[in-house]
Amino acid sequence: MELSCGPGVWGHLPCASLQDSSASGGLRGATVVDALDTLYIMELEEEFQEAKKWVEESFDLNVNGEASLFEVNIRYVGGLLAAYYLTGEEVFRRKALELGEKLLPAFNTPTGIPRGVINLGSGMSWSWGWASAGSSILAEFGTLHLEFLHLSELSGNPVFAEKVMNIRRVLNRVEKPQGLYPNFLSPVTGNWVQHHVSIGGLGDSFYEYLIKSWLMSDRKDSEAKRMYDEALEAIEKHLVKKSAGGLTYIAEWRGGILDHKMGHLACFSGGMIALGAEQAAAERRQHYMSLAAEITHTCHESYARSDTKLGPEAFRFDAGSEAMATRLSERYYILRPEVVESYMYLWRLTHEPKYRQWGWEVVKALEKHCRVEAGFSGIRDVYTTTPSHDNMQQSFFLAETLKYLYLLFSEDDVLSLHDWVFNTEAHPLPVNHTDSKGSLQ
Ligand code: DMJ
Repeated sequence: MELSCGPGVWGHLPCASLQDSSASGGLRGATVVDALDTLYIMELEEEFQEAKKWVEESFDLNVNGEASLFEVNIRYVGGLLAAYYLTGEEVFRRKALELGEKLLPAFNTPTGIPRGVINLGSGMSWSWGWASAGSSILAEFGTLHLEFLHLSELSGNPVFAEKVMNIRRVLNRVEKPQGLYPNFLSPVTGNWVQHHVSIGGLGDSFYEYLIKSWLMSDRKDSEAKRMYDEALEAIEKHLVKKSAGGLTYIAEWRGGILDHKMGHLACFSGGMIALGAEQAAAERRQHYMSLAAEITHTCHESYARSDTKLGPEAFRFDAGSEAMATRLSERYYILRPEVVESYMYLWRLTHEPKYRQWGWEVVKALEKHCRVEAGFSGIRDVYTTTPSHDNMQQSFFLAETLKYLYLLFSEDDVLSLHDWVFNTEAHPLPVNHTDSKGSLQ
């Protein structure tokens, strides 16, 4: 895969994808595990049985190598948990727990903030070489909560929940500049290492997991709700801007200086803010729904302004440009889900037909520009219709992009937002509707 190296190039991983197994610690079958629940939900029975058989017979967890704690958690653990909850098949529960155990040594740091990389065989862990001064990444250690609570619930072992509750404690203790959460934190001192804030890569799913922790706990985890409310207020105050052409966007913040750029990754925030709006005080609800709709509109513009009708990796609002990539290195599209994810939430919460229309535009564009003989491929430049495929189908295409598109055109009771929360890889986890004390909070 020809991508330049550096943080946030895709997801949170530099220079690698799970397909080439350089971040999966030697775990194979990312696409199979990531796609299990999509196959099941779409009633592709034969394909689902084939995938299940592969998990039973060939999915080997005794591997050695450099694994991303975050990616293994959201794709593999999340995928297995969702497959278990949807089907009740024991094999998925067993594998999820076994894999979860293997992630625990990453938390052996002075603060309990896990390091980003772990060897699944030896349990040794370390920080990403590119991360500032041995730091851990907000979006990585902040995107474990949902899965880890379910691991404790299913195993009866509180250790998983304790690990993520400790992360909360550290985050609540440390001072937040202007109420914002920077992207890099030292697992040794528990202090921020740099004051770079982003709702896109490196920060994104931390915020998502706060509001979803509240929802998954059946609205009992009021600490998560408070953290989400305060974070969103600070983001709105310092990062949300309107362009000269009237487009609302969320800028990035580098020690107080704004970078007027929005990554494709940041486009999940329309959906998140809409989901959170439902939970807001009555007088704020409409305000947050409008903000969510405006951001989603901006992300749609980033698609509509390209020749392929697919959006670039990042788009800018400077030098006379609006919602378009201005750098060659930001023109690619790797089948990411965030824009259709927001369409799905906005559709479910408003039923405004435009969200289905916009989703259908994406379906057509994917068919036209990304379909290849063996599946779908990313493209190198969304501003040209001369195809230049990157020869890669990321596992999140089946896990997220196609699942969100499917849900956009399904009835609301297919994985109802009342009963399920989606982890950041779109794996549905059940809301804890029981009254049992202390569980899943
Ligand atoms: C996915 O793996 C997850 O949605 C993650 O939170 C961010 N990036 C990718 C898809 O773009």
